[in-house]
Amino acid sequence: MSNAEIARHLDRLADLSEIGGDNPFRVRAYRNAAATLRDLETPVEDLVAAGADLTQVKGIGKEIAEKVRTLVQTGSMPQLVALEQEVPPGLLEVVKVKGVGPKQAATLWKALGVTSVDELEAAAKDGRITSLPGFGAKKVANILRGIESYRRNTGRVLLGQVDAVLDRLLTHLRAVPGVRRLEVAGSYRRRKETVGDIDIVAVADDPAALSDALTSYDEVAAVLGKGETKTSVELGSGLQVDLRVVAEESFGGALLYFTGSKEHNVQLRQRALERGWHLNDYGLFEGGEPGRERKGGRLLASATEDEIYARLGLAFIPPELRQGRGEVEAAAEGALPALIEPGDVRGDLHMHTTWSDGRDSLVAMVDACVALGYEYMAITDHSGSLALQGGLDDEKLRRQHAELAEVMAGRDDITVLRGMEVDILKDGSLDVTDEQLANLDVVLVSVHSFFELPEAQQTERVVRALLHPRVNVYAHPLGRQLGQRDPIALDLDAVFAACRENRVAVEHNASPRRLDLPDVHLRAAAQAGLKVFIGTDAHSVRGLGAMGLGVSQARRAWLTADDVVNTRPLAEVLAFLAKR
Ligand code: DGT
Ligand code: CA
Ligand code: CA
Ligand code: ZN
Repeated sequence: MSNAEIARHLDRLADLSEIGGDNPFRVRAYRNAAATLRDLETPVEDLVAAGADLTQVKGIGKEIAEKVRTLVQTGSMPQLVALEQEVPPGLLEVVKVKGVGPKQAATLWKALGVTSVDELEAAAKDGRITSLPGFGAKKVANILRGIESYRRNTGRVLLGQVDAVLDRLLTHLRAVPGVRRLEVAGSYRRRKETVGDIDIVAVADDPAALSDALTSYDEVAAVLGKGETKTSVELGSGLQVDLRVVAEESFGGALLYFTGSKEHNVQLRQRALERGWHLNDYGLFEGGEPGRERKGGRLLASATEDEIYARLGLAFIPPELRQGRGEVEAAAEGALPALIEPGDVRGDLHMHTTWSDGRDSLVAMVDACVALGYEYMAITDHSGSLALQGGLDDEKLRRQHAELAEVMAGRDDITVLRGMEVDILKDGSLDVTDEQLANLDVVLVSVHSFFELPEAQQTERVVRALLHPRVNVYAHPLGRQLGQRDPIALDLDAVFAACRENRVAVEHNASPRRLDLPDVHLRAAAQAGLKVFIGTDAHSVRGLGAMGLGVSQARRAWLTADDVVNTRPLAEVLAFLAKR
């Protein structure tokens, strides 16, 4: 059982306990333990097998250590099984609806028998909910909107979360004897911000053995189908995996087809048709009837994607660009951009430490950035008004800078810029003192409150902040959290104009929950001539690993290394940050 799987059990325990009305401290302890174990490098399985004392892991007490040990040894957690009898698991979906917290879900369940999102909707629509204390008409309208958004997002998993579970599965499958090729296609390969399911294309000498390896994988919750060429399973996390085994000579055709997107495929097929050919998941053919029939006509290309693109008169199109947004035309004209690569990044200028709401110390973050090979970095803890996040007042910032000086004394393995993520207040003024500004090398600004302002007011607020003479970067511009919080209403043209006028870069926030600016807007920002910073917004050492995810979104936005400031050497970054 992987650490991610153990963490999922603890999170489920936390969620069900919370709805069941358990002590909030215990609920929080479960959640913290889940986060810790998810981050832990060493497999907990190994620790348990070695008889190690799990309470040595920070944040794991005796009670949780015992639960985890039982889970690893027996495959289940008795307390969780008992809770699942007591609290209907459908309520775990109900609390995913925006506007419904665990306490309210419990009320709805006990008073009205609501145990699913469908029942919640029915109760909201027929007026039963408004009979409950604390559920007014406004609240109900809110819940109905929440249900709509829940349905839009449901069934999709964050790309960053998939990364965490997929590597282990791929390693398992590639180890099967006789597997010649095994690649992930679909939205995952295109690095779409959320994925509906995982599509794997493989070539294997013994397809049955590969299929068995998938269905017997320890994290499989259900086998959805098992045939000669296609096997589908559902993992414990709810993620569906489709495996297709194809002949070696048609691997390129299959990989191209199942990578998509549908829009991209349609354009390629159109191009084939214009030449009197046809393209399907077996490859590119001349003659025969166009359509789904197999191997009609003479084979032109099929073993590799390169070959197929070349035969169509196209440069190879990187999967991130396969969205049907002009990439086929650009490939025909030899005008594809030289996309930014992960290795281009020289530093990360957005991260938090234990000085505000981060989980790792300043020195741990510095060491981790050195280990990543960065030339420079910035520590950007929150400003004062975010008391919840432990924002920095003048005194705290001074102490942080003193600690930084101490940490860096006698070492020159990285340059650490003194930064801050400054909160934009409701009226667009900045939550920062002159003393703080005087002592900062880089100033990020961002919205953390009043997400619901109407567009005109929200835009005015943000633009005012961006025109402040000391601002360098507008961080997580739309404030969205995938599946959790909608983007703020903002006139991006006006925001981009303000950025340009005051030499402010926009951030692409690489945190797996945010990926903000979204790719389409990021592309527009670069086209508007803005500079981009990719920042991880890491709240732990592990969070720094999100840089690759951010780069993949930048690639989806057609960005080159030149568009991104933190691919430049330090001197150029400093020149950009030094305002007039
Ligand atoms: P997802 O899973 O919803 O995140 O998105 P995809 O793009 O992975 O879609 P999926 O899993 O339904 O199918 C994988 C690829 O297979 C898709 O990107 C293109 C190709 N494909 C599947 N069905 C069709 C189809 O009906 N027409 C065309 N042209 N391509 C298809
Ligand atoms: Ca898919
Ligand atoms: Ca699929
Ligand atoms: Zn923030």
